[in-house]
Amino acid sequence: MRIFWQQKQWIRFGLFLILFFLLPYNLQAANLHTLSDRVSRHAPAIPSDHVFTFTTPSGLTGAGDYIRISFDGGFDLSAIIYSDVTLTHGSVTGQEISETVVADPTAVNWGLSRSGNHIDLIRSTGDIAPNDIVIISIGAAHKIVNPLALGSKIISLALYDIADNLIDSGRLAVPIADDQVGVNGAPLGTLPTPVILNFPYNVLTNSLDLDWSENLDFNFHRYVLYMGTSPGVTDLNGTFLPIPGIPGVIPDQANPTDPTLRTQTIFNIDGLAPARTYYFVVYVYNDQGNNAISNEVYATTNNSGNPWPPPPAQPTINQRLCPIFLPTVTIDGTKPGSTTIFINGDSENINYPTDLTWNKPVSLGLGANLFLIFARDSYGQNSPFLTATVNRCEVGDANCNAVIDDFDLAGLAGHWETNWCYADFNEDGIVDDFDLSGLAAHWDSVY
Ligand SMILES: [Ca+2]
Ligand SMILES: [Ca+2]
Repeated sequence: MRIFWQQKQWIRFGLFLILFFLLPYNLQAANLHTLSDRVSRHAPAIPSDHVFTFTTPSGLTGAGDYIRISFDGGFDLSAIIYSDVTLTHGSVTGQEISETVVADPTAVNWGLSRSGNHIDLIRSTGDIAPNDIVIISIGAAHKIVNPLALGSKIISLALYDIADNLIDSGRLAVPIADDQVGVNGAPLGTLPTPVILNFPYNVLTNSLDLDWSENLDFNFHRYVLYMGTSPGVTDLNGTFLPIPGIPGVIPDQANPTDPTLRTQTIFNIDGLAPARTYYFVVYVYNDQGNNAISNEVYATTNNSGNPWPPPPAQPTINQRLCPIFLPTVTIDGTKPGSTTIFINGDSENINYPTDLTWNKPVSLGLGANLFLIFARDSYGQNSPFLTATVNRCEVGDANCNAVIDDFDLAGLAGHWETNWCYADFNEDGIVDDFDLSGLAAHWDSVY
C-alpha cells in the first residue's frame, strides 16, 4: 500500500514538472454555456428565423474580434444582410444592451460579414463582458432557408480575436423534421384539387360551424383540418383537429371505403375560447399521399363567456455555468404559472419546485443533447417551442473541444486543489487525484 502511494506521488511530481516547464498554463478557449436556438420553422426547404442565446465565459473586448455562426451544409444564408440581424448582450436577462449592426464596422457600430455557410459579427465598440448573456436574432426581411435533407443539423458558434485565435465556442443541434408530405421537388403522381373553404357560421362563444366544397378527385383519400390563432395556418404550425369517426354517421377515418369521408364537409368545432379570432385551413390528401391546401378563413367567437387567457408564453431553460461531465444531470428553468412542461413530447417525471419553475433529471449522451420544450395551460393551449442543446463533455476534456490533450492537463494542473469546475470531472467541488486519474484514463481520446 505504501509502495503504491509513493509511486503515485512520483507520477504526480513528474506530471507537474512537465506542466510547469513545458506547457501553457491556462486553457486557450472556453465552452459557451447552455446554448439555445429558437427556430421558427423546422420543415425542410422553408425560410426560418433563428434566435441564438448563450453565455460567454471570456467575453469579447478587442477591436476586430468577432462572433462566427457556422451553419451545417444545406442551410441557405445567401439572402441575409446586416438589417436582418440583431445583437444584444448583458449580465442580466431583460437588461441587455442592444448593438447597432451595419454592413462594415465603424467606430460605434458592429459589422456583419456573410460568406458561404457562416455569418461573422465583427466588434468595433461595445464590450461583451465575461459571463454576459448574448442574444443574436437572424431573420427579419430575409431569412435563412432550412436544408432539404432531414435529420439533425449542427450549428457552431465561436468567438475569435482579430488574429483568429479561438476565444469561446459551442455547438447546437437543430432538427429538420419532415412533417409535410410532398413539399420538396415534384411529387409523384397527381396533386389533389384543393377545396374551397367557406367562412364560419353559427359562431357562438365556444363553437362555430365550418364547411367546404366537396373534392371530386377519383383518388380522393381524406380531408384534414388545421386551426390556428394567427393567420398563415399550415399543417406545421396549426393545431390538428381530429374528425371523430362514427361509422355511418360521420366519416370513419379508419375505414378508407367509408363514402362519407368524401361527402361529409360540414363540421362543428367546439372547445374554443371566447372573443378570440381563429383561422382555419383544410388539406385534401389523395391516395398517393399528395396534399393540397384550401384558402384560409377566420371568425371571432362571441364575447359573452368567461374570457380565456392568451396561450402561455415560452418557458426558459437556465444557463449552466459549468460544463457537464456526468451522464445524469438535472436541467431546470422557468415557466408561466399554472402550466405543464413538455420535454421532447413527454410531461412525465418533471418536478415543479414552485408554480413558476421546473426541473427534470435527464440522461445525457456525449456531445450535443437536444431538448424541445414547451408549456401547456389548462385550456390545452401550447406555448411556442424552445429548442435547447445541452452539451456533455468527456471526462478529462476541460475545454470541451472533443479531444483530451495537453491543454486539458495544463488547465487541471493550474487549478490543483481548487474548486475549478472545468476540471472537476466528478463534480465533488475540488480538482484532485480523482480528476487527474479520470483525465489520464481518457488521454488522447477523441469522441
Ligand atoms: Ca480538450
Ligand atoms: Ca473532483
